[in-house]
Amino acid sequence: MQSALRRVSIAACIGTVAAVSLSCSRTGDSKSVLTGDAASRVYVAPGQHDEFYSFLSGGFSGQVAIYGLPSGRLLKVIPVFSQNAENGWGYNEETKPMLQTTFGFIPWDDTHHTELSMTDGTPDGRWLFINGNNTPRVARIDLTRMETEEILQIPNAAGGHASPFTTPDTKYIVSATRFSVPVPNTDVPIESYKQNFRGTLSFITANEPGKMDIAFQILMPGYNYDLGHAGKGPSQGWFFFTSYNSEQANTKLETNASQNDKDYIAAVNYAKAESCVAEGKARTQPADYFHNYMDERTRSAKTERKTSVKMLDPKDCPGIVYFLPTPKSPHGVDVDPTGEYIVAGGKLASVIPVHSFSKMAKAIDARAFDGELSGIPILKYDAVMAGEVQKPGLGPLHTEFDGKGNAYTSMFISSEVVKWKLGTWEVLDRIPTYYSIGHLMIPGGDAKKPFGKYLVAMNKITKDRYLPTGPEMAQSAQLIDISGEKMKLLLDFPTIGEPHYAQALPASLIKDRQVKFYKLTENGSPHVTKAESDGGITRQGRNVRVKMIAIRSHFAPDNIEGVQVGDTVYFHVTNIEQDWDILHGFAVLGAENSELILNPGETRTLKWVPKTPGIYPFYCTDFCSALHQEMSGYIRVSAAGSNVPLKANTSPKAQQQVSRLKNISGAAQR
Ligand code: K7E
Ligand code: CUA
Repeated sequence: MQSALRRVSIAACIGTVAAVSLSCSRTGDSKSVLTGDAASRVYVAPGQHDEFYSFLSGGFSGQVAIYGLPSGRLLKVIPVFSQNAENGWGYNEETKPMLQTTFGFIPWDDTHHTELSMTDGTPDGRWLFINGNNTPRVARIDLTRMETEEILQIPNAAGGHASPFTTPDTKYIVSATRFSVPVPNTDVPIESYKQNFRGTLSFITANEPGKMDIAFQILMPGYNYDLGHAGKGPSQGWFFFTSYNSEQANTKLETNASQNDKDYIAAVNYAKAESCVAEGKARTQPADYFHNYMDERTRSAKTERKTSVKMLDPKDCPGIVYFLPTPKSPHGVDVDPTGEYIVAGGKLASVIPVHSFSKMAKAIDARAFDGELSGIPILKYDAVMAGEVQKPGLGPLHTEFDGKGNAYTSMFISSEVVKWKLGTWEVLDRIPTYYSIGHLMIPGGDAKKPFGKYLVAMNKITKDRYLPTGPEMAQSAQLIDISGEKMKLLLDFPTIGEPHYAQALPASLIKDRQVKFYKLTENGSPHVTKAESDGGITRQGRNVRVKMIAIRSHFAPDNIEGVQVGDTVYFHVTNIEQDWDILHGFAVLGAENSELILNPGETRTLKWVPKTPGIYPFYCTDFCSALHQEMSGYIRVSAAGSNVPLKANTSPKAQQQVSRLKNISGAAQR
């Protein structure tokens, strides 16, 4: 969000703006809007499970956080674009390649929108997608293991904000550039914005894991593309993107990009774009971008570098893009469950404008145009307008739906959620949020059949909602009951980073499909150690590889010698447990790296460059058993050129265990 809006909002909440004093006067007084049964509505008894999984983007943390609803309990952080020391993501050798880009290894990004995969316009529980906003990328998370499985970089883009919204069949996810830049990017005067800067809309094939790729890009005028949503039902085959800065300002956007009364929603007929690409109407143009994915067999990331994209200019394929004039610097664009209404969040507009898909189709047939821009016809506002929600509040951003004919819009400036009726456009209810709501989310609220029941408001400013924690407070989400006529506030819960968008689905759709451990027999890592007796140490020049196992409660080998200063040591550790949630960790003194955390059955590698001779302990970082503190070992580092031989011993305890196991299995055989 723009900082200007943020300032306005705070000013509003100090009580100077009459129009918003209603919501802000309740600041800090949420008891008055809590009903007596709120506590029981969100109470999930110890040992009981939540009804919904919700996936909140982690904003500037670069990750995704899973919360149970209605409890608001944090269940897990899934690392995506940022290194995560908690489990070694992006630190260990197997996952580092996931963060490779043409700019090099990038340890961070800014995630904005989670998006569930869909079948027939309904979340199907296969994958979750999320965008990287700063270095444009999209990621796929597998929902049976809650791990990032794939990352694709987006070329010819600068800011992957309108992303990764999916088509109803998950054939494509999209990414539109927030910042227009020269395409391909090159050194030009910034002042030459109008001549040289272009936008791109990317359609990314998404329905096969490990195979994400840019199907095609559409070359657009140099505006800022902000958000998107796919059509559904009658509008399936179309995609809608908001844009702002139709002024094409390149400085002081705060004012210069807020001049025009209307900007545009770009309506893209991607079904038609597909045919044009098939007919060879797209140019194949050089491009440089990475595709990173986890190899299923080795559970190590692979990277490939791609060298071209298919670029489609709307001039070469008339009818693929139309502009819908939309007041005023619109932000969100949301399509209702029937696929007929396209709701814009005109963040500076005084109304919520709603376009009609059927009117749009008629207007296109009747050529009801108001000129064109770069070969893209502008449809007449009145010809496509379904209606406007009058006096909704201030600063409409995002809209979700309950599937019962109602829409819910977040109002950033007046800090509230406004419920209104599709078709009559009348405001039905409003509820304050604390404070300055951005996105809101209803489970399935952007799908054909919303699951409804709850609404989560994700707020930008927290202030006094929790015990103060210095200048920096966690962001704050609020759970609102939408099952009745009136909205009811149920719960506040703090969140990781700044969640922008979120998605949720009934737990029953995925909870029984969760992977509990990786099968050791299927571990195809080139560095796996499947049994204690297979561990050891090898040297190739200055590279030393230690292969070891971790099992309750020892490493094997656990006494290692023969390493020299100047060596690069790779600890390849395999957790040979075959039981749910039995993890081990691995850390070594002075490592300039995080620990490893090993899922059962998994091999992970820590790279270590010792700098001085001495004895270095290593230990398990995850309290795995009563003898966890005993789960440790030593590695000896000698001076460069020393003649200490390579040696890797198992501990007496490990050896005892091995012989005991052998006796047991021997006894069983007899
Ligand atoms: Cu409105 Cu990045 Cu979707 Cu934040 S965006 S609020
Ligand atoms: Cu293994 Cu603690």
